[in-house]
Amino acid sequence: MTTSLSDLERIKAASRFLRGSIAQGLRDPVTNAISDDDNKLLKFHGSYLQDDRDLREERRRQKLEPAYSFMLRARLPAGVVTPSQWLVFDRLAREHANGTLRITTRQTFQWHGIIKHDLKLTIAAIHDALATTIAACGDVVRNVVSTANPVESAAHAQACEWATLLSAGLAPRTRAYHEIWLDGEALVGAPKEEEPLYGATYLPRKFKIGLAIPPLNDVDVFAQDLGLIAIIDDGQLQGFNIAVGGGMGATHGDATTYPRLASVIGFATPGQLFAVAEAVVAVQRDWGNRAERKHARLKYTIDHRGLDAFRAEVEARLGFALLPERAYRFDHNGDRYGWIEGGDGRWHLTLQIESGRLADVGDRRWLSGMRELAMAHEGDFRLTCNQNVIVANVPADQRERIDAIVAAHGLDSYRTQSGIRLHAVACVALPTCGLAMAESERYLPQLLPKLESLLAGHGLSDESILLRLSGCPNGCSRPYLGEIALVGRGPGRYDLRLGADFRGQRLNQPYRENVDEAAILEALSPLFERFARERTPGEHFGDFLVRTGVISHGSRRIPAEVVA
Ligand code: SRM
Ligand code: SF4
Repeated sequence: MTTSLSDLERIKAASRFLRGSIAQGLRDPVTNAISDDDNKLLKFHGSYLQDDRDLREERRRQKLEPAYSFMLRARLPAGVVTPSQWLVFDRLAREHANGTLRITTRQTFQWHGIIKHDLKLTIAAIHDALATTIAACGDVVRNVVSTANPVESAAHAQACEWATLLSAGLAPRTRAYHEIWLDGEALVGAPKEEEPLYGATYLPRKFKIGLAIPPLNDVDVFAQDLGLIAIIDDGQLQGFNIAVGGGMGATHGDATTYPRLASVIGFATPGQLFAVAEAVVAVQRDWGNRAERKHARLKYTIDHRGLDAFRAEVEARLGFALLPERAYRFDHNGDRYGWIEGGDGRWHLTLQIESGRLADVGDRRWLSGMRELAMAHEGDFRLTCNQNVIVANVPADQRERIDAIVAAHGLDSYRTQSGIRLHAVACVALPTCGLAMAESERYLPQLLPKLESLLAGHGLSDESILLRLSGCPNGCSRPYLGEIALVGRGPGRYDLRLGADFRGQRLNQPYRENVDEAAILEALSPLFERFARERTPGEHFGDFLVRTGVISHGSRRIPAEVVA
């Protein structure tokens, strides 16, 4: 086993709390890029240097530097966006990015294609809109996600507020962000510069927290490093089941990496929650693997040390034991489209945004439509982990007005779409993602009609089936939780995985490896036919495949090895 620290640990340690030479790199007019070391630190500020992969070959031939630009990600706890923030974000997309806003699978926005010159003013504008990009990426606690739908009750609202509290309480304390992006006063060397939770080298790897309120598992709570399952009894928030060690990322051909579902280790009251979250993060900070980044996520720490040892260490640091896990039941992990009435008489409208991409293309005027909604709407917006948006808190007498704007911009497609389309999630992949091996977001619109035609042939058009596409095994669309999933291997080639459940509680299994579209459709067609014929009432596709033995079994972790 490697014992020397990974290169990133050196970069973090030398960075003076995430400063590096980012500020100087931004001013360097010779290149549109920044140095590799600074790029690694820039992630902690919410941005990545990327290049347009469609243009890579051509520019190399012309001996030009790659077409560099920056991706920027906001930190929007629980995915809440006010109309005035929306208008700022929309303007930034049109004036400084590639004309699109991208809702991510962690209920926030990304902007793509920002040139170096514009990065600082874009971040400053986001800050002026009372939002931030700090810790949207990097080895820290990321944007804390939460059940998006605000409808049910005061206890639901209270549970969701925890996402915001945890996000703020676990954010880095460095002043580097203010200095670099907001022209804040330089504090380097001042005695008060410290990171009480993280220390100078932050966490071994990214750390994700998600909060779900049963029966809705729209955040995929078991895919989180720390999953919180809210328990509400008699309208009162009792507390949270604590689940640890979820994660999706894997590497093709490396059995020591694998997706894993989080394991529930107990229950905490609301009053205990913050301390529990802090203790879990602190144990991972101290126990996580800082030599091999591939094995640095909490899921590997837990499998390496053992779940009991991990829980014991968390409890030792807390000075109290977690309470026994409470009963809960999830129904599904998708979104609830259309209008839903909230407990307080306000209404909430969930719209479907394919792959989360808000753009104006042809007749589809989704970016403009959402802008008009933001100008008319008095409530707020909620982004969802399924890359959709909720127009939230609409007074009853405003519904007609909202519906008219929605219809005028083709945002009402949720009314007529097939079940599989309404439950499809695709990661960004090409052309911006440097790690993509195959298309994902751009492939979804080509694949869907073919799947829809197969399903229609068996009378399954309305069947809700979770479809997840990822351009590589890192799993940004949480593909290992898809009833049907494609995971990119190379151009036009994917692993076809089947058999997750509809509630985000069972991982799928490989069914065909490294196959093209024809082979994917050929594999699925007879399964759809059998499903239509042999399913039991209300049975979902993934459950059917497991019950009938097409997929041998579901598991919490793939494969069975424990990382040494
Ligand atoms: Fe992701 C890396 C996009 C959610 C696992 N992810 C990336 C990068 C930044 C590529 C890179 O490192 O150069 C991608 C940028 C693409 C682009 O051009 O925009 C990227 N990830 C995304 C988004 C935008 C996908 C989307 O279509 O919505 C999601 C942004 C979430 C956010 O707002 O914070 C996104 N990524 C996820 C998720 C889903 C989740 O968290 O619920 C996962 C799986 C869960 C997990 O973390 O285990 C995920 N992304 C990864 C990994 C694998 C991590 C691992 O443990 O192995 C990488 C690669 C890495 O970190 O080295 C990665
Ligand atoms: Fe990129 Fe892979 Fe994530 Fe898709 S799954 S956005 S291809 S890193």
